[in-house]
Amino acid sequence: MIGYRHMDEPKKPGVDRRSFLTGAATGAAAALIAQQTSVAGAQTATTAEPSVQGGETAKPASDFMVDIFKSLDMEYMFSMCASSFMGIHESVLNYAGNKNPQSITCTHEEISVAMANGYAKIEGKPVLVCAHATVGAQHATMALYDAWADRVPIYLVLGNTNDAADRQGEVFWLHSAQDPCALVREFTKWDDNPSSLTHFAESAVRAYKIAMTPPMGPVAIVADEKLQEEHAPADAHIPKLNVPSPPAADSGAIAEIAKLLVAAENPVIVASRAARTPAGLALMVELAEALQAGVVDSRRRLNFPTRHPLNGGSAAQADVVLALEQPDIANVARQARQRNAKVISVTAQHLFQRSNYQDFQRYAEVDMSVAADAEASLPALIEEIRRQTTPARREAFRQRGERVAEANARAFEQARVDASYGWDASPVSTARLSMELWAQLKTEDWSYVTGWVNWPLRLWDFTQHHQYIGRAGAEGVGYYAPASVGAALANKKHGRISVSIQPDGDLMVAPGALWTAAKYQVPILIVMQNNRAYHQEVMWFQRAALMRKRSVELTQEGFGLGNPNIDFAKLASSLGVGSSGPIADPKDLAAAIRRGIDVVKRGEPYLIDVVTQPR
Ligand SMILES: Cc1ncc(C[n+]2csc(CCOP(=O)(O)OP(=O)(O)O)c2C)c(N)n1
Repeated sequence: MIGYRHMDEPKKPGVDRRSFLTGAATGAAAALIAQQTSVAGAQTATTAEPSVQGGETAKPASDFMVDIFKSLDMEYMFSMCASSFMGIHESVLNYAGNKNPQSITCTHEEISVAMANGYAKIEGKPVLVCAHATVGAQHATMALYDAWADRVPIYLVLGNTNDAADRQGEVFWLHSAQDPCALVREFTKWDDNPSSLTHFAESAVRAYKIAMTPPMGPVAIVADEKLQEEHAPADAHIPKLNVPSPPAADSGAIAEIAKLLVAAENPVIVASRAARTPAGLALMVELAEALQAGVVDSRRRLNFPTRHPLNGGSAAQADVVLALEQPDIANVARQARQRNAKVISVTAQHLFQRSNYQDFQRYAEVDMSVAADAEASLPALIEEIRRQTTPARREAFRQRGERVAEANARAFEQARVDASYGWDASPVSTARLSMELWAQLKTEDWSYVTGWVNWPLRLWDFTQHHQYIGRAGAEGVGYYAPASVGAALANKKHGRISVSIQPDGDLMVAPGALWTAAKYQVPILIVMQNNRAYHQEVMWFQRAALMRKRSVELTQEGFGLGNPNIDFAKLASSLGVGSSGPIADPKDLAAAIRRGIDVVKRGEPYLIDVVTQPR
């Protein structure tokens, strides 16, 4: 039988956690330790045949759990270590030889989850995150909420001691919950607390499947500590993963959308998370070109190449708006109403929503609402648009495309002019910082893994999906530093240079991410946007004070990060990351960036502290 041992049942041959804790091993445990020690030493753990004991094997259940994670192609395990998932962690190291998944030490669970977020946005799939059920889950929550709001698949395993009779002392009680996933249930897609190994296997595969089905999102499953220590039966079965094909718009909806778009004089496409994959980006280009319509990219992902002639436009100028995976559809609809435009919304968001957290935003009054994944709907839509386009419409499209391209070229020129203001200013303007970076990055294989400075998106030439991963889904401060390290770790095997423009307030939430970057030689160039303030909130403070006709002078109280100034170069080097700065004179930037890129090309992280204008 696989599952819990009843209190009155004789104990099965297995590993007794208490004996590990006291240093004394039972006979079975001693044999297992001996077996594992030799296996680990030979680095042939996965090929070792465990001995059979009474229909079961000496293979700990956590080895089987790791086999499941392997079947799900988990490349890494991000975690802050904790006894409640020690079985899994030990199996990762000694059974799997610390490969697929490789254990990556994180210094905060918020870092583990935010790193997994950045990783998933580059790789298009989740990575394993393990955490203590109570205290670990509590630390993980904000990063999970960011992922939830951003439709990012996160795979969280929470260690817990389910059986009260097995909690050895106060700390085990403090670190156990009756329902560990309750804390995160409002911002996860699915969770479970399996009570047998068979149950765990099914739930582990099911969790992956649910996380990856659009709308994607975080999932959590409990790995009961005692379950990890059972023995896996010889015939333990790993269910085959099958991720459903994403829901595409039906043929009737496709025909209707195409009809509206083909007939429109000035259709505009608005997209936020439409391109989930590189193929999605290519499809967006096909769609825009088929219609010769402008694309407004709200950029929760890279949905459109930034220098494509059709990149740009406004829903306020349109007569038909096609909104693709746009979270704030109501806002788009409000703009569109200025010219009585028809609004079509295609999003998988309609297929899964929760009540408490309000990320669904205002109710949108649209003319056509299609509950489907945008990317999956694009091939049929493009084909239907082409089918319905007559030669006369094609000529009208061509002329429209020229007008859109001219307007977009003017907007690009304006952005270049805007960027030149304060070019030589000290502290450094964020435009100058962005363009000094671009000057040296443009000949490299690069990926802009974070930052809310807008200049790169206005002026750099983004052509590939991995070159931009959007922002923090729920705008939680503390996301950028770890998410960029996770994305850069994913980029590493592709040989890409990851670069972030890192806000100072954000880095101070989870600076430990730098140590993880150093420890695992994550090639990332971190350029500080060190404005020595929580500037977003400074602006809110100034607005409030001005509206009340009171002083705006108190901005350092509660909003400033100066006095004392934080020395980010020293902070980075103390955590093992090479660094330079603080740089306040823009003339010093180019040389520092060159040095930084050289270090990153050697496969290491590097931080440049740049003292900047507020934004
Ligand atoms: C967890 C969390 N706490 C507080 C806020 C409110 N908040 C929004 S922006 C911001 C300032 C962020 O400062 P920094 O990262 O330095 O960027 P800057 O605004 O200076 O460009 C704060 C505190 C938030 N969004 N998330």
